[in-house]
Amino acid sequence: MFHIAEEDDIKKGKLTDIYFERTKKILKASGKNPVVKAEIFLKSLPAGYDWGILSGVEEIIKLLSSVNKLSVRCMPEGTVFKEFQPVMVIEGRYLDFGIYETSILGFLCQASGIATKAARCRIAAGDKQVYSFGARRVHPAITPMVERSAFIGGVDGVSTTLGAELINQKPVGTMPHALILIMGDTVEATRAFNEVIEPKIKRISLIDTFNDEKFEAIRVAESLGDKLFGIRLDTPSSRRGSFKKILEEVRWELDIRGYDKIKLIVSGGINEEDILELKDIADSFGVGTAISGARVLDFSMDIVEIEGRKISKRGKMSGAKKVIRCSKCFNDRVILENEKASGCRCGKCGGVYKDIFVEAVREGRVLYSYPTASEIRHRVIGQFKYLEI
Ligand code: PCP
Repeated sequence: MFHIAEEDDIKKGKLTDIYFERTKKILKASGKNPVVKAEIFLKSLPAGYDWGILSGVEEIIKLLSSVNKLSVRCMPEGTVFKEFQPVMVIEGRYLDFGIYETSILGFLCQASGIATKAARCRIAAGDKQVYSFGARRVHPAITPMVERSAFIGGVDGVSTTLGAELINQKPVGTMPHALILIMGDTVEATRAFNEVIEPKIKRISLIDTFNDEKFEAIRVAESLGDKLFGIRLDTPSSRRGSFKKILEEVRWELDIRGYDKIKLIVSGGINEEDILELKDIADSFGVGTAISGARVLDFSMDIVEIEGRKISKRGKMSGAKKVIRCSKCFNDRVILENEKASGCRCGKCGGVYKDIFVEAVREGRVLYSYPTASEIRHRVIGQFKYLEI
């Protein structure tokens, strides 16, 4: 019915680049199937980014868990990584997992791009809320992955029923322009929302459909009073001018009439820069395309050891590596996986380095703990104090 793959197709390696199938055929015919260590590492971040948030690890481990004798060490999902750092090392016979290179990278690149953008928006918003409203920008088959990654990255809520359910959250949303257009009036639509929708759902009126936001804001506030939780401005770019000025006017008119408790929610083309500009006047942000359509991050997978012999292609350092991170100042080092950690090289903090990789699979046995999305999100937010955008 839809142009999508089944889980089984992924497990059977059918979503791989054809040259990996040909490689498997050639190596089999040549009787070559060495034990290798393959490293997945970040080749580059988008301009202006200093870090990323890892997402997609869980699905890789589930995919590889059915491969016998494989071992995987990696940064757990939700770990901050930096440019040129390895995030995962896979050890096993090449013909057992080489076919999955395309899918492994696919799981990581898109999900980590989304989680990273979500984290940037979350950091920009400070103590204001950020919601992922971008399901409409992606193929519906992957919406759960998109919303899970946005949530892991730090957004406070997602908008689709299944996306929210799979991360054990309640979906968040306000009202679409369609409701207001059909009801014929913003106040009528908001009053109908208040009559029909269960009381625990916040009453947030979308006020940019017909008339000037300032006057619509006053109308809905005067009509619903303290039943109105907030108003959403999704002002089209053709009318936007200074979005901040519009918000300031709306805030002023509501406050001088005693509606200072009504929250201002903004959406429509919002990204972290807009959040930084609007966060002292807006109370929360609905971010769509910027997060769900975030640029994929540029991970690659390369063999770095063959039968214990360190080897790599040009432009890549040989030998399986890991990242050690100072528990005090977040300073990182990339060292060979069998090297020992030592005192932090920053020379100031007196901290010690800790290996940030975990042993996720040991010879086919899964050791990964599969934390919940909420637990991962909590860990991500705990790292924000070291991060800037
Ligand atoms: C969009 C919809 C989403 C917002 C804006 C995401 O408005 O409300 O919540 O926008 P973004 O992708 O640009 O960040 P419309 O497209 O006007 O849709 P609707 O009428 O359903 O609100």
